[in-house]
Amino acid sequence: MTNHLFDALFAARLADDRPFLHLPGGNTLSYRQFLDRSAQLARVLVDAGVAPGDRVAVQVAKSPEALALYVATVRAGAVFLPLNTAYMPAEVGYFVGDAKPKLVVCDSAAAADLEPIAADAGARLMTLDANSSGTLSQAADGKSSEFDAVARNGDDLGAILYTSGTTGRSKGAMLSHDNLLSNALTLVESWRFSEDDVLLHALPIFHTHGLFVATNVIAATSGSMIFLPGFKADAVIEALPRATTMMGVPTFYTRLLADPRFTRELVAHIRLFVSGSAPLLADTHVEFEARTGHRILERYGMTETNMNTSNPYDGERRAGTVGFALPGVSVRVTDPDSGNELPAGEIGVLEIKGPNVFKGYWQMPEKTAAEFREDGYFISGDLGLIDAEGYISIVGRGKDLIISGGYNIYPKEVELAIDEVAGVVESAVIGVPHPDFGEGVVAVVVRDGDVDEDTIMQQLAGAMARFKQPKKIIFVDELPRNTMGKVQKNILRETYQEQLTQAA
Ligand code: MCA
Ligand code: AMP
Repeated sequence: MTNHLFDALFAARLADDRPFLHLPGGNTLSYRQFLDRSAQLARVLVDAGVAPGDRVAVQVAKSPEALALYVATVRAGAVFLPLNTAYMPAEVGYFVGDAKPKLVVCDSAAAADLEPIAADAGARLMTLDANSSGTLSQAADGKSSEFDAVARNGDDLGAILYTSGTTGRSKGAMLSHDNLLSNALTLVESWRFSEDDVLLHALPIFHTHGLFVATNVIAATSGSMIFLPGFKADAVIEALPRATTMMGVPTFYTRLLADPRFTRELVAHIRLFVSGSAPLLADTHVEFEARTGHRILERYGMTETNMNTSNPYDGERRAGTVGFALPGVSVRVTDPDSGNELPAGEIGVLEIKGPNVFKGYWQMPEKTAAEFREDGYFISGDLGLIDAEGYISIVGRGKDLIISGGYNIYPKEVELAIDEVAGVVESAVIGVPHPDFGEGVVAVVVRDGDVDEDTIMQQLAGAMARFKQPKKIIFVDELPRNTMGKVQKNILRETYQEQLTQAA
């Protein structure tokens, strides 16, 4: 029996006493200990009725146990469905209702809110807290640490990750075992990972970046990770001297640069800093090199495609570009209207093809069909160009999307919620430069009464995750529109571009 992803990443490490996770406080979990726990958790899943192909929806704090649950789900042949811990119950309700998981795992503090949501979807609910206590852990204690991985082939699903939709409805990107494995192995080669690597892991584990890029690459090489609960500059600076590599979103790097303790000496023995999920300003790249002597390696990915491009490990890492298509991945630039391929240097939509590209959106065949060309290329919605030397640059987005601190926010979702507030006529949500998060959310609102910022913010508070909520609301008499009646967001972005530049 083979399990495509688990066998390649972990099967050879079942009795491996080398470290996998270095934890705050000095504890270490070996591969053997981690995999023993994932076997126990896999047994709990099977006992709870989770069958091959069933979804396991998970909204829990980052912890070794949470990571073991990812591996346990894959091992049990099921589909891991991680959810941002910032999501409110109403948001989780949509995902659970759509994906119909067999099991929902959440923090015990959220259990009362999520119990009815799980019940409506026919799912069982178990809890897992940040300190690894909860009903899931209790059920796992005492279970056998041996578990025969359930057979899964490369095309079977290993995970569904939801990405927000431009019309407000999120879409579940179906990722197969081979989507995940092929990309991990490509990155190991491209970025020269080896068993000697110690990766500083401060990313969340509910997104591709922290879950698959970081974890799968390390597991594929028998390396280890300094596993921090999140990004806090003090903890990262304390840990950096023990790491050989770090992966982060641009906000990690700008926060480090803002700290005088972040010096050339501190990172003298690091071999690689990787950045992605949002554009890294060329200025940050230059300042980082001046401070540390390291050139950050910027790469480009998407939830639907894993990683697509990367600056070279050995060649020139060019600031403001995302490098070349990864081996085995094809990237082309097309005219957004005709779909015709454009020559080098011309700006169009980036399209991607390769073993990394997902299997489609969960139960949305029409949306899936609309985002693929007939010859199999996925239409990313990112605008970019490929220069004469093959370097790819992202110059904008065809999709109305804000990326704030590496989190995606679809303006439509926020606009719909604001428009529901009594006294609001209409709204336009835009992303403007933010010194910490790269982009920050601003809402431009037309009102017909005396509704104020506080009232709007209070109504949004229960409805959506904090990171999606506007950092500022601006009231105007009317929104600028073109002759077709479409709101001209480019004019709004220009007018209000300095609204958040003083934000901390
Ligand atoms: C926190 N807040 C945010 C964000 N994070 N607001 C906007 N954007 C954000 N990203 C809010 C908090 O709710 C809080 O609100 C206030 O900002 C300050 O929070 P703070 O404590 O400073 O935030 P933090 O805990 O330090 O988090 C910032 C962070 C985090 C470390 C940058 O957002 C993060 O880890 N981002 C990484 C996301 C990521 O991994 N993205 C990859 C997905 P208040 O104080 O008002 O309550 S993309 C992907 O996977 C693709 C495939 C790819 O290419 O990689
Ligand atoms: P997500 O849907 O969260 O996976 O976000 C994917 C999007 O993040 C892409 O479509 C890009 O718009 C953006 N992105 C990822 N990496 C980069 C990068 N290095 N530079 C610019 N944008 C990026």
